[in-house]
Amino acid sequence: MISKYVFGEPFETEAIVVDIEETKGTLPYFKQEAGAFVLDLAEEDIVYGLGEQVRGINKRGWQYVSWCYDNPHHHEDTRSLYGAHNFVIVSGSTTFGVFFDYPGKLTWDIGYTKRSLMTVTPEKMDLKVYIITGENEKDIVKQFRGVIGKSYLPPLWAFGYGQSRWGYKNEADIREVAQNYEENKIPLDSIYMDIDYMEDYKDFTVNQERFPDFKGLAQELQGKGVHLVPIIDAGVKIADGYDVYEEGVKEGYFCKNADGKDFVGAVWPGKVHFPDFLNPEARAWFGKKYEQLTSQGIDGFWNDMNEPAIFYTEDRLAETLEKVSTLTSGNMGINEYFAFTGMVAGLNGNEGDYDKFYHNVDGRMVNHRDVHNLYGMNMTRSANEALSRIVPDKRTLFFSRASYIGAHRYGGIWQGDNKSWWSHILMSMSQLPGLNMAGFLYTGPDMGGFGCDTTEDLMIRWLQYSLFTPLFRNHSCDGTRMQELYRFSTKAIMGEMIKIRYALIPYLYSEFLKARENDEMMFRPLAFDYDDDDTRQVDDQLLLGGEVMIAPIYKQNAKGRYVYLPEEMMCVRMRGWNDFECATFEKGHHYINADLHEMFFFIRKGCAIPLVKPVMSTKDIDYSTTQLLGYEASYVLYKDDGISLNNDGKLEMYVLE
Ligand code: MIG
Repeated sequence: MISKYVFGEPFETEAIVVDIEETKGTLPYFKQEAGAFVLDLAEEDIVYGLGEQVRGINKRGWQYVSWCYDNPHHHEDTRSLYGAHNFVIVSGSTTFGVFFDYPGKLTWDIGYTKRSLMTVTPEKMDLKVYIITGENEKDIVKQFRGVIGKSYLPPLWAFGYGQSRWGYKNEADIREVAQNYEENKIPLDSIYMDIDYMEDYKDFTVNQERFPDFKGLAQELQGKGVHLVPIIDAGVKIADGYDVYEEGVKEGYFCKNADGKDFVGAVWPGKVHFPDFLNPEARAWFGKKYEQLTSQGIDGFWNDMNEPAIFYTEDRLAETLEKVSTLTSGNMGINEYFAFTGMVAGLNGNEGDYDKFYHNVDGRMVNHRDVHNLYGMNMTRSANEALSRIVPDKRTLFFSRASYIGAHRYGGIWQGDNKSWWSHILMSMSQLPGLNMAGFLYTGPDMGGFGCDTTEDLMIRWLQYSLFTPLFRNHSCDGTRMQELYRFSTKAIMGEMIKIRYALIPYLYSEFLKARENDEMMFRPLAFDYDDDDTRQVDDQLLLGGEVMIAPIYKQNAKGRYVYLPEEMMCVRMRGWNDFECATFEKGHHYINADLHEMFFFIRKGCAIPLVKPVMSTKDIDYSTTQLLGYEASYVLYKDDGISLNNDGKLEMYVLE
């Protein structure tokens, strides 16, 4: 059962796509106190959800802030990441779900100030709150997903391996990557192009000197089963003669200052205007621009900087420079020194900048601050809606950095700028259930880590975890150690891990389709399926689909790990897709050994999964090579053609025995 409660005058976020009648009366479970919603937590209560956030699967014990934010240095004490996913399930003494549909800043104190309280505070009391009750956690999720709309369906090739790096500068760099993967016989389905492909960081342009035959390159690579996926940034460069800038100004499609002038921020292109993605006309206009690249053979995009990230604004820079001049004019004391460095660092991502601009919503000027968390979602929406019209016969890959619930209908998300840290393998994994609860099925981390220098062993262990996530992309930051797999002395081990991924793609894709079709989670905490006290403690293992449990190694130099089995399961330990052994283990705690070149996962009692012969690109997957792995059992395989935009009525189901 879903009940909707309305407070004040909420902004229509379009997160919920089904009409739900308002329930009058007081909100159940919570007390309303001084602009906040307060819930008593019993000692045994677990709080699941919040999507892309730091810390464990159980969110209890920290204060989180829903405020889409570009933070490339996030760690345990971070409060805001790129997405805002305001759906949680409180599970324990009573079990229910709650979605705070509020697009501004929302603070979640979950047992932080006081262990026994959860306090949720919207900046303004203009919101809708949905309470979802059901048989259990899975049922609550299914009901919630039923009202937020079906998850985005990516093309099958987006389940293949992708190589990315901030720093590929020209056709030769891209060809070199493709060639090295080919020579090393490591499968590859996509190469990502970061901001360097553009001309002066102008969206939808391609630098002609460095990419003299962009269309030819895209075609050549597609012939080998490799898709080029360019990045698009939210900010539009202010530059005379640039169509996107000139049209946007002329039509009034950019966000405005209070005085009606176009708001100016600075990001990679230098000074930019921000398209007003909350205005449907601006959305349609910007979306059509993607055609400039799809017409050259591009069929996938990643949308970046759409929180939106702002390095500085003209006004704040001027103010800061003035204050700095007073600080630097005399002999700088230590307090002045810290004031000075703080002010300069505070230019980037300054919250005050988001108060300074407005959106045109049906002719009404809406302050950005009040709708901040909707910006990224509507950028990806603009691309998706336009391309569904322009290229109606096939799926385009989209994933975004910023998101709100609802964005899951238009694209996937990647998990943002992580680091090459062991702890960030676990962080990625801990986010998966919360993201799936909120509808984000197509997701994954920057494998190997984005910031900092990766190491061979970290890369291998990261692959062993990531080979289960739908988005399977190795990405890293300019200036860090290069991490294309062929550069490592252990590339043979890494290549085997990629082949295991390709052997599993039919299974992963099938479970993805089921999760999408049935509004279910692909990745679940163990306690969503099993009900004992030990299970409720497990926060570094996940159930995958109906048959698998993953328990990756995420610690340096570990040659194994403890795993809890909530019932008997079969452990599959693999060195290669065709080099493995299986052993069953009883319910309970076990230490499972795995040297660096070995990965393992579990098949649930009485289940089997399909495994195919790996190929170099998903276009060559041959379902006729399918074998079943696991218990003596059948498996229901879902598939479709992997490319038609709409697979309604085209879903095929086979019973494999
Ligand atoms: O300010 O385009 O998260 O994946 O490589 C950094 C450069 C901008 C942030 C993205 C990252 C990308 C980088 N971008």
